[in-house]
Amino acid sequence: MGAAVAALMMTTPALAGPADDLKLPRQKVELVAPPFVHAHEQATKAGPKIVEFKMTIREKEVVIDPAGTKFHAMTFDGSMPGPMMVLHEGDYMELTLVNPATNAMPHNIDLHSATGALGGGALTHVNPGEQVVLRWKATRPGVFVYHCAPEGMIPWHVVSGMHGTVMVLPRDGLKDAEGKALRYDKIYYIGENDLYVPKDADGKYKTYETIGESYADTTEVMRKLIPTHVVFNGRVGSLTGKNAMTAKVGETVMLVHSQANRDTRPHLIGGHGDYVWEAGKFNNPPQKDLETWFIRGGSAGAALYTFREPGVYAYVNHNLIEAVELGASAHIKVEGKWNDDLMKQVTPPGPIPPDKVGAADPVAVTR
Ligand SMILES: [Cu+2]
Repeated sequence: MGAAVAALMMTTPALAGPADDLKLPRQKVELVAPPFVHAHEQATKAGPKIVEFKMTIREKEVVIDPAGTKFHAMTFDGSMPGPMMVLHEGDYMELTLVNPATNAMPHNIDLHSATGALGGGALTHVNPGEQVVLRWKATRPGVFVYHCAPEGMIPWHVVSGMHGTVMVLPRDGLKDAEGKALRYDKIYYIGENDLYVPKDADGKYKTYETIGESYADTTEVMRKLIPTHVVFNGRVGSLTGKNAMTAKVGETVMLVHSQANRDTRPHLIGGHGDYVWEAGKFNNPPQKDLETWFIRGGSAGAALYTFREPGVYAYVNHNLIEAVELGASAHIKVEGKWNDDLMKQVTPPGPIPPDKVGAADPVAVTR
């Protein structure tokens, strides 16, 4: 077979250049860090194209909570999660993955949206100082996790921050169960990470000179399956207070949520999921009016919500211990006019009127 391929190459030199085998228009996309998503069309009339992305793997020490706990993160393009990459069904992604010489570890990428070769993991193994270019065709619409998967260290790289999301949109855009077009005014990407930070004998978080030195202790904590932190976008508070996401009353917001290692259950306190692709795959009709949705570890889901009341909404993992104690909380600050019809405080809190105490209490009356 090698000889046959060689003969073919000699007689048809036009096929020899790997970059030229697809005669399609190309588009280069500059990635942005989550919760933001690079500009994109929600539907397109254009034909398939090759969309070029470049991600540089960054190993770096980061702070993951208000107490200043330090953590050796491994990241796609410097952020936890890595950036969302958007294309349309039928497009090709051409991804350049760079592992700078300043890094210590080998890395690769397994794209759940891609078909074959361990999602590309088998073809993208890069040592420090190397880069690789992978092309794959987007044949299934939906939101999909990508993550690092180097042999022998897969879970460690994933829980050190190495996952992100690809969104493959249907060429004619999103639809509800009846085929009616759905659109969003804004999109946010929330990536959730469970982190396992070793502690010393006094219960204080340990720090390490290098990422390699943290490996043995971290693996020991990982194997107990009890995370020390469960965070959105890399650290406790990354999306709360002044870092809150924003929206306006009447705006439809798409919330994409991923978890590469562990189950989670997003909930918007005071709001809903108007349309939710819980498993994240757009060929399935979205569910309606959900209160909480389930994201399986190793997947991404998407929810559309049109805000109807102003205020600060908390967006949480509704394991409330993980949300409140471990960090999995975000805020969405919504501006606009309050609608009394949907909710009104009829009487503000005040003392119980004295003449009614006891008399109005059936338990007290029957006793
Ligand atoms: Cu890696």
